[in-house]
Amino acid sequence: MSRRTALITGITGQDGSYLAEYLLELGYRVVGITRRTSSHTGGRIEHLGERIELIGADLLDQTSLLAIVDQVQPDEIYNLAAQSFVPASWQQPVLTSEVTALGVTRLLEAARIACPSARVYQASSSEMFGMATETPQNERTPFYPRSPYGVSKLYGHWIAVNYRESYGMFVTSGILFNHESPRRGREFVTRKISHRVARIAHGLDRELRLGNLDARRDWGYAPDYVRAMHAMLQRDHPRDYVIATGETHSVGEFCAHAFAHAGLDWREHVVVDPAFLRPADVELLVGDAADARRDLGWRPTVDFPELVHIMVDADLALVAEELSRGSRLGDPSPIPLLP
Ligand code: NAP
Ligand code: F7E
Repeated sequence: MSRRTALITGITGQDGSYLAEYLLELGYRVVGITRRTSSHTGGRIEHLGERIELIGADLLDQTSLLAIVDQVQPDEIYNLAAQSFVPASWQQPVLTSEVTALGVTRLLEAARIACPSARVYQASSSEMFGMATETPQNERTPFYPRSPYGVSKLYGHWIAVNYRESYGMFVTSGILFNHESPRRGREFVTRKISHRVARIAHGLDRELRLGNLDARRDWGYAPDYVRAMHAMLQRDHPRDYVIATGETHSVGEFCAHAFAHAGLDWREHVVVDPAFLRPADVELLVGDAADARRDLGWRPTVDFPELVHIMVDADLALVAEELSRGSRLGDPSPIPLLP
């Protein structure tokens, strides 16, 4: 069988970088879409070097997407690109809809016109459940998004269903619950905590300012979740799957574990700051991935305490390394770095 080709949007993001690694291990030719920026955004994929190919395009630009799909003729397309930070979706609701919602249609149109046989994965989100009407949430749970991000993801989800049903294309969505790693952007709560714990442990900071400590999430480990994306595209028939651990923990619990792992008491450092509260929050998410377990044989390999430890250990090492280089110490900005 000839080498299969995967096209990944969002390859410079957390999931894109792990998915690229995983597909390379499986023997794929991996082509990634990167958008034009004035500074380097490839920190998470630098180590992959020339093993992957990068081509410039943007989910906002139909012509570039069409040209790439036509040129690459991928067997599989993974649409991971998005404006993915929920708070930013209130600040930039129109941009969020353009990228996270309409961007899906642009990519599906490119596939429909230039390579209709390609199998397409759409990155749907547990944020579509929002103010969930039942617990735990599965593929049959009604959606009730609570942010412009959640609404945009719901549009992307339904347009994917519609391309599948209207054109008979192999389009599938993974409804993924939160998944984290040392490559998570520093603005997301888990990484914000693990990175600040590391800075406090090294004596660089004293305080961690957070918003809603009672919000509960089903947190898994990102490398586990990219395996599920690939598995969904190997099925005989396309359908959507929930991917989750089935456990839920509060932001406060994440803090308690993370600080304790570094020998610290979180109550001495965490300050609740209303600036980090959202206009509307999602209070409780927990997924039921029974269908994925049954059909895909998918299971998470990392549990909650282990996830927290992996992230804190990686950030302790990162800050120690920065200290030894004497660089960037005054800069806790969310620049992604490889663990
Ligand atoms: P991420 O780290 O924020 O990465 C987002 C990626 O999208 C980056 O590569 C970014 O490129 C790219 N991007 C943004 N705007 C773009 C545009 N206009 N054109 C082309 N590329 C653009 O997100 P992630 O955590 O890896 O998540 C991957 C996908 O899964 C996203 O769609 C997210 O919404 C969804 N999701 C994530 C989770 C989770 O817990 N992580 C759960 C459910 C669903 P730059 O590097 O240039 O910014
Ligand atoms: O917030 C609370 C906050 O920003 C989690 C994205 O990948 O997962 C992610 O969305 C919870 C929320 O992730 C702070 O109010 C408290 O209840 O880490 P987060 P998210 O909003 O769940 C879903 C599945 C996606 O699809 C998204 O793309 O933590 N929280 N204090 C805080 N959150 C942040 N960011 N910062 C705080 O200071």
